[in-house]
Amino acid sequence: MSCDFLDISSTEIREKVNTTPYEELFLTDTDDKVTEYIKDNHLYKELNEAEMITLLSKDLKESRLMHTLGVIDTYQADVKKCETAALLHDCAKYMPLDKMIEICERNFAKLNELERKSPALLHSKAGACLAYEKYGIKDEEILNAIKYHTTGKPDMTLMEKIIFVSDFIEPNRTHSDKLPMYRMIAMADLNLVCMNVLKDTIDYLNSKGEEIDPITEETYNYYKKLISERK
Ligand code: DGI
Ligand code: FE
Ligand code: FE
Repeated sequence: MSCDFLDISSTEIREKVNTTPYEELFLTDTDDKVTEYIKDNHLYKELNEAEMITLLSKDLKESRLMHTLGVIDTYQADVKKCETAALLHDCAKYMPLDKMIEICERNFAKLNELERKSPALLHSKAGACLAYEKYGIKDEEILNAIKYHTTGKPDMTLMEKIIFVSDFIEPNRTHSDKLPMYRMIAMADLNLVCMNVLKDTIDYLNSKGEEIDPITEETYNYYKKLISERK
């Protein structure tokens, strides 16, 4: 098969993809139509992580590969998993309360009395169930980040904290004058921002005469203790 507007066969394009030098592909003033076509159509295929590790295991000594994997682990939070959790965290936000209760019960999620009457609270637990059932998420850490994004929970993983805090401080939020400060501190001290987010939430709920869920209280006490003990 040949390309309509390029006088070149697919075999030749494939050959070109494999032989185009790195710098040449990114030259802006190239008049090579084939290189332009390859670039515009993303014909150069990126390997996935497993494929890269397979190749690296042949290019590196074992100790160097362990070091490389250690560098990945140092981030602790898997960026792709964080993105999935962030994308789905509010997926059940607009479910009617009876449907939230139904999906939770179908998935054996235990509910307390407050959750049974508060959609604002229950959408996170229902969201984890919906992410599992409808969006096919089977990763427990992603599901937990969704499940606890409203109340937090004591001793959150980095990813759970990232989702919990981001929900409060993301750039579209305008609900508090403290947000610019939290956004700055979050980069350096996520635990401190967790404690403050929980304090603000509890103050807000108290001002509205709303009941505090025991886990909200427990989480606040956990992070308050953590912060006070390290001083
Ligand atoms: O869903 P979002 O608006 O993005 O944010 P969110 O998931 O943090 O939900 C915020 C709502 O959750 C807000 O209306 C307060 C409510 N909430 C959080 N903790 C508690 C709570 N409501 C009650 N009654 N008790 C809690 O402990
Ligand atoms: Fe939410
Ligand atoms: Fe949210």
